[in-house]
Amino acid sequence: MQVYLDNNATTMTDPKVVEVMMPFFSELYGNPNSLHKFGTTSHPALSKAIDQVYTALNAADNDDIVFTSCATESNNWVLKSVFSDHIVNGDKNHIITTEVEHPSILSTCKWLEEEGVKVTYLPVNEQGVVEAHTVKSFITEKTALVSVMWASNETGAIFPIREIGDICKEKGVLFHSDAVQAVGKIPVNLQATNVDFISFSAHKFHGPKGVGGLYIKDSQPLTPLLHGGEHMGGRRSGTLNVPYIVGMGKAIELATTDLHEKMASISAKRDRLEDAILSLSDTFVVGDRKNRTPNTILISIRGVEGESMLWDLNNGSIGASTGSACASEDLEANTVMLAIGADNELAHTGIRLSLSRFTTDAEVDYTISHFNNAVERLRGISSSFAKQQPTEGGEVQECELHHH
Ligand code: C6P
Repeated sequence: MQVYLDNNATTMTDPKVVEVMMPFFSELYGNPNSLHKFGTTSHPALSKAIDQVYTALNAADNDDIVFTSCATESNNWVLKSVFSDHIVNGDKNHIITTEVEHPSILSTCKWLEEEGVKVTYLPVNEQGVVEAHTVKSFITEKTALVSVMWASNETGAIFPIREIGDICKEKGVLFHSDAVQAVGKIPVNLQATNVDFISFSAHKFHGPKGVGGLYIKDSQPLTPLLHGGEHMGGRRSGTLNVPYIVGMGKAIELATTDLHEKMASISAKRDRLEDAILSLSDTFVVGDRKNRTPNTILISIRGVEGESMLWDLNNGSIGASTGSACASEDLEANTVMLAIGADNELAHTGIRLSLSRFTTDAEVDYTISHFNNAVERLRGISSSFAKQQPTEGGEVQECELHHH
């Protein structure tokens, strides 16, 4: 059996999505900007994809949704354009974000700091979320933008986006949310939320890699990241990637249809897996499961290095990760676990398991039994774990996640 539990890194493209994409490679390959029928035949499919995305996110007709190559592009676009529109060409100098954003936000913020921008990186609480009142307390009249993720890729923790949006609106500050891990997993209702921009990426909800989007409330001005041939109303130039956009439309429709049923089914499997792992001694899960995306577990197993566990799981054909895929090669401690107050040793033991609607009960059973064996084996050879075991008459060392 092969079990893929790294759906926060990327997902399998749903075969139904591949099916709707296929004609746009070698049959309907015209450039949609061309005036001949080779170009214009793709227009109905493009319009349908746009409708599918608007419907899934409950965006309003006067909002703009621009297709990009991925969420990394969308995140860069918002930050760099707010910098040019409101900091270089305005009177603001401050951006607020969090310590636990994806590197596409954090690295861009580091670059903006070199350009003279003041950036505040807000800490998270022991549940792994930034509280709305914390955001409020850091907003000044110099704040141009607040950028807070909708849900964490590492822990699945859901951030109080509606409250933060209300605060930003009241204070007259632009609000962006990286919604990559929320779209297709939990309800994202843009007409019910005061958010100016959200970023998303199709391959996180069973669409193809290499296509994403940026939502822009009320079609407000934002300097383009890519200047060129005036595609997408001049917002984002470059020939439209028709098959991928069509695929993203289908994928978001499939992911968000009967979303609550899908959430219940995925979280039932996730909870079963989580309960089984938590029944092992000295294991911890980050964040309250009621406030997490239904598919995600960040688990910490005292005495078991994340990388060793990953290796063992991989030998059993189970694909998991130690955290975000782009940070998993550096063998550093999990930065989100450090941010929530885990000690350095515990922060090296994080394992992220992320399920999808394609995960089966049989796969969960297989993972549980493999997981138990792996923990037993690895603890057997772990010197740090052995040191913490009760000696005769002794107590097991207390190990909890502490908030710093
Ligand atoms: N996170 C993970 O393993 P792209 O690669 O541009 O489609 O998406 C980037 C991105 C942006 N924001 C969040 C919250 C994300 O989770 C990701 C992708 C993967 O967690 C790969 S590093």
